[in-house]
Amino acid sequence: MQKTYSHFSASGPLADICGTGSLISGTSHLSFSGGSLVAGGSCSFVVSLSIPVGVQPGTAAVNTTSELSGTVDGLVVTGSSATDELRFNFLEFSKSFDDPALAGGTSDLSFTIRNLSNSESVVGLTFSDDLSNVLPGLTADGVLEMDVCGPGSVFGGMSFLTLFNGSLLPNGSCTFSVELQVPSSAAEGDYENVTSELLQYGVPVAAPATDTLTVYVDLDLDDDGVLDSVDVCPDTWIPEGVPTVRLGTNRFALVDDDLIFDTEAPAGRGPGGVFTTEDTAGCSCEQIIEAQGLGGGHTKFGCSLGEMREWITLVNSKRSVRGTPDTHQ
Ligand SMILES: [Ca+2]
Ligand SMILES: [Ca+2]
Ligand SMILES: [Ca+2]
Repeated sequence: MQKTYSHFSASGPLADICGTGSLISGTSHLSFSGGSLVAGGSCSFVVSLSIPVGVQPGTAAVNTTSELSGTVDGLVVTGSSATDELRFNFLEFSKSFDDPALAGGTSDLSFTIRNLSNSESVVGLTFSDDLSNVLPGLTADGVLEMDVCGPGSVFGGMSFLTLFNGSLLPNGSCTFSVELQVPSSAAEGDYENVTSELLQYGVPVAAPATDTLTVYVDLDLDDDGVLDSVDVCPDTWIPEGVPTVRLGTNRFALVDDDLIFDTEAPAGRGPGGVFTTEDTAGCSCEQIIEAQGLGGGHTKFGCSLGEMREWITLVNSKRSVRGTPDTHQ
C-alpha cells in the first residue's frame, strides 16, 4: 500500500504497526510494507501529518492510495485503493450576544455559520448550546424555528438550544438568533458561553463558538424612584433642604417624603404644574439649583415653574441624545 501526498509531511517511520516487521515510512511519500494479518484479522494505524502554512480555508484535498497487494498461501492478492478527503476550515462558526444586558431584561443571541468552500455544499450540520452552563435561568422561549440554516433545518430550545439538519451552499452562510431572558437574580458580571463543536453527522467540522454575555444590574441607590442608569443626580435627599423659608406659590420642592414635588397652588386659574422625580431625571430642587446656578430665591421658596420646565426640557433633550438608556455607565 502506498499513500501519496503532494504538500504534507509525516513524522518518522512507524514499525510493527500491522504485524511484526511491518513498517510505514517516508515523509511526503508514505510507503507501507511487511504487514501481516491472521485469518479474519484487521489492523489500523495512524500517521500524523503536518499541514503546510497557508492552505486556503475551504480547500478539499483528496488522498488516494495505491492498491493494496500481498500474498495468501503463496498466491498474489490485491485490494482496492483507499481514499478520503481532507477538508480545511470549511466552516466558520461564531456567535454573538447583544449586550450588555440588564438583569431581568433580554438579550438577543445570534449564530453565524459560513461555508468557505467555493465548490462544495455542506449538509447535516448540528450543534448545541447549554445556556444553563452560562447562567442558571438564562432561557429562550422554546419555540422551534424552521429553515433558519437551509431547508429542513430546525433551531430552538429553552435552556438547551440545538440546531438540527443545517445545510449551506458553496460560499453560503446563515445567521439566526434567539431572544434570551436574563434572570432578574443574575449578578453583575461577564458570563462566558461556549457552544458544542459544530458537527456534521456527528463529526466535528468547526471549533465551538464562544462569546461573553455581560450583565449589569440597575439599582436605585439614592431611592428616589429613578434607576441609576437614567438618574442624572446621584445622592438625592427626600425630603430635601429647600425651601429654607417657606414653599412659595408655584414653587416646587420635595418637602414630604414621596416622589411628587410639593407646591402651593396659585389662587384662581393661574398656571400650575405637577412634577415627579421621574420628570426631573432623579433631581431634587436643591440639585437643580446647583446644576443650573440659580439664585437664592429658589433656595428660600422652592424652584419656580419656569425653572422646573426648563430643567425637564434639558434632561429630556439629553435623554434623546443618549438614546434609550440601555448602556451601563
Ligand atoms: Ca435614583
Ligand atoms: Ca411630595
Ligand atoms: Ca437622584
